[in-house]
Amino acid sequence: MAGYSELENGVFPSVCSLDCPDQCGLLVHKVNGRIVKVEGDPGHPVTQGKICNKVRNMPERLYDGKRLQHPLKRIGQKGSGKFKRITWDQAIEEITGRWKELIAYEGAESILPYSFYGNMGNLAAEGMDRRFFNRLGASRLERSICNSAGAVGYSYTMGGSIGTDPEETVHSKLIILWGVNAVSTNMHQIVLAQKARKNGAKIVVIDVHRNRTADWADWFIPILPGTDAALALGIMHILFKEQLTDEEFLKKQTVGHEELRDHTAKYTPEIVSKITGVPAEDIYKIARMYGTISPSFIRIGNGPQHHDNGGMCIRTISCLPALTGQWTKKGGGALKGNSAFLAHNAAALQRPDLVKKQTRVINMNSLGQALLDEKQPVRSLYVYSSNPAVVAPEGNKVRQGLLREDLFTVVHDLFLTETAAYADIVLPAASSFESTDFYTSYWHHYLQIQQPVIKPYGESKSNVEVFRLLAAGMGFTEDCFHDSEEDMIRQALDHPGNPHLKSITLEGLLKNQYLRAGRHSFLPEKLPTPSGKIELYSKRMEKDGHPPLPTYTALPDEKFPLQFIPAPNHNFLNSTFSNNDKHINLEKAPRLFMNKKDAEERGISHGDRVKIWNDRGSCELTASVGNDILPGAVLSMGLWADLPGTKQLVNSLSPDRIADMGGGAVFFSGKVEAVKL
Ligand SMILES: Nc1nc2c(c(=O)[nH]1)N[C@H]1C(S)=C(S)[C@@H](COP(=O)(O)OP(=O)(O)OC[C@H]3O[C@@H](n4cnc5c(=O)[nH]c(N)nc54)[C@H](O)[C@@H]3O)O[C@H]1N2
Ligand SMILES: Nc1nc2c(c(=O)[nH]1)N[C@H]1C(S)=C(S)[C@@H](COP(=O)(O)OP(=O)(O)OC[C@H]3O[C@@H](n4cnc5c(=O)[nH]c(N)nc54)[C@H](O)[C@@H]3O)O[C@H]1N2
Ligand code: SF4
Ligand SMILES: [Mo]
Repeated sequence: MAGYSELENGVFPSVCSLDCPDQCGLLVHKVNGRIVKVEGDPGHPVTQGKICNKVRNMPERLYDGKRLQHPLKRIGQKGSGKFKRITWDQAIEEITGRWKELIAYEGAESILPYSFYGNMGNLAAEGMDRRFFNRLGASRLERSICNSAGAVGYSYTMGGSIGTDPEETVHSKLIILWGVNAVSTNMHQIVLAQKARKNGAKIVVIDVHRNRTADWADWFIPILPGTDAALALGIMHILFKEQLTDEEFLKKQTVGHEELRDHTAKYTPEIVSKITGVPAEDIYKIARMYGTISPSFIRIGNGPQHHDNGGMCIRTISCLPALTGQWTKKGGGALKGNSAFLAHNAAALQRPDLVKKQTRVINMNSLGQALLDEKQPVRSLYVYSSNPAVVAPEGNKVRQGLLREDLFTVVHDLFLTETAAYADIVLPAASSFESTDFYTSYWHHYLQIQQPVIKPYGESKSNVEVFRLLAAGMGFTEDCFHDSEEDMIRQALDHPGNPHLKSITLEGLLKNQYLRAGRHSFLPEKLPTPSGKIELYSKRMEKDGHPPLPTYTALPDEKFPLQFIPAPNHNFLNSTFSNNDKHINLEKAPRLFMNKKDAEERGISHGDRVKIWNDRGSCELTASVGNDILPGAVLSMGLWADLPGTKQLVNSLSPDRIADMGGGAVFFSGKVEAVKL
């Protein structure tokens, strides 16, 4: 499929490839073979022509002088970032030669792939790469850095990543944005909520930080980090006590409402107020609003689940809509993620059958530990579509691991990222506009297609192409390594397991650009839980070693005084764009939000340079003092590039403990002390 790349000029439909729920439809303008403008596609049913500023500035990134054009080989010290240009043949031979040696002497398990969703294309993120590493017999990576604790927690209640259709939320009369900074991270949910607001809906934000979303809302409820489960239980307590529950729905559609009613008796507003920092009268107010306004919709964000108790937190919040029977109302319910509606044939795409022996699994949140483990060492690391030197917790451990002389590291990226600076071989990646792929949103219900708009930049190659070359270099003869992108898309879309995909084909996507996965009605006859109902009491949780009822557990205490939340920011996407001047200028500088009280106690004024530290590391930021956060917590925004001369690696402070569920990350559960510099 030549795509549009053969044409010199025109406006071509595309899709945003970034790890963002909105997955916008785009129109890409091309003049003389170069992308000159990226705008929203007004025809896209959900995103309707609006896109964020980050991606409007995408041409700057595509043609940034720093973009990689050729494969590179390290010539300087590890981590010095000194490289020389080599050819693709040399690069593939170096990599496969080294891997053949490792396999002969230490076994393929000494090789570890590390990737995430820098490009959400299903072929780029979980296609030929998975086939390759399955066949190789490499160690397996548990990709749990993002939403896995919350996804597992939500599934205990609802059975899978299924929630309210966001398009229906225009009908909601109460919208609770719970730990989601949607103005920055899910802008079209805001557009929909604004429409609902015009029809009289109230918008409530529950967050640890008065962020852009809290500023925009009708009511902001500030809460102490990691205490949301207690707030949800306090709301349930009042709903039961004041008979604001939908008894008929509870009887018909749920399991365990009697047990839950008894269980929530102890979560009185007074007790919950002490735990959460939310005044008791506000707990009454939000519970009564939730109990009387319908339809009500809760958009559950990623923030509350990046904690040690994150899985249980989301499990608990996700019980709320059942109490008031919201799942039967158009625009009612909750949404954590909707990926199950668009599930494709992952087995056909990834070929787990190529695994000959079940190899060890390494949790990506423990990358630093894995690289420093001497008993079962990782000898080679292959990083693609991710920047672990910046985004992984315990950043100093990760960097110490990457510095190991005996670790053979390959990084495939568009830029010489902080991680790539530690590599032995660097490979240039083609952008999503230079590749063929299909995209499935984890928020709305549309599949989209990307055909190449421009030719690959310099000698860059897509993930699929590189893994084809690596497979050939390793001498793999299976047919699946010769599959074209079109073959792979057809295989993935052929998925009898998901009735919503029934009518969706490659041809349909090529013709229409976006297609909706079959309409669904909530509640389905039978939910994918063991009982087929909403499980307020879950035997499955009991079996898995969790309390069967929603429960609040305090975060583990670290000896430092301030809870530290290193959150994402508006103009970067994780660490993507943190190396692009335009985006950096918009963000100005990394800031530390702190309460006046905590600042005064430490002699810190607004605008001061401060250092925060703990046993894991330290970081320097500019203080933003005020009432944007409760006393006892501090918050930074953005995964900033850790440039020479700066000390702004926020993840040097975040713990690499594993959350209660799903192997999740606990970025927001660390503690620090702060001092004026
Ligand atoms: N502009 C922009 N957009 C993005 C991203 C980005 O980096 N920048 N990242 C993308 C990715 S990968 C993801 S996963 C999503 C994430 O986007 P969101 O779902 O919005 O999640 P976060 O931004 O991580 O955190 C949301 C909020 O949770 C708050 N928070 C932290 N701890 C707690 C807590 O214990 N309780 C409560 N109630 N709130 C808490 C933080 O203050 C923050 O405002 O956004 C995607 N979109
Ligand atoms: N402190 C803190 N840390 C966090 C978070 C937080 O909220 N706070 N959020 C966490 C979350 S939710 C997530 S999802 C992770 C995200 O972490 P990452 O997945 O590492 O995300 P990015 O930093 O955006 O890095 C993606 C990289 O992929 C590259 N890339 C893009 N397209 C392609 C391609 O087609 N091929 C190849 N080979 N490379 C490509 C980009 O250039 C970029 O360098 O970060 C986590 N880390
Ligand atoms: S980053 Fe998100 S909001 Fe921005 S264009 Fe991409 S999908 Fe849309
Ligand atoms: Mo994420």
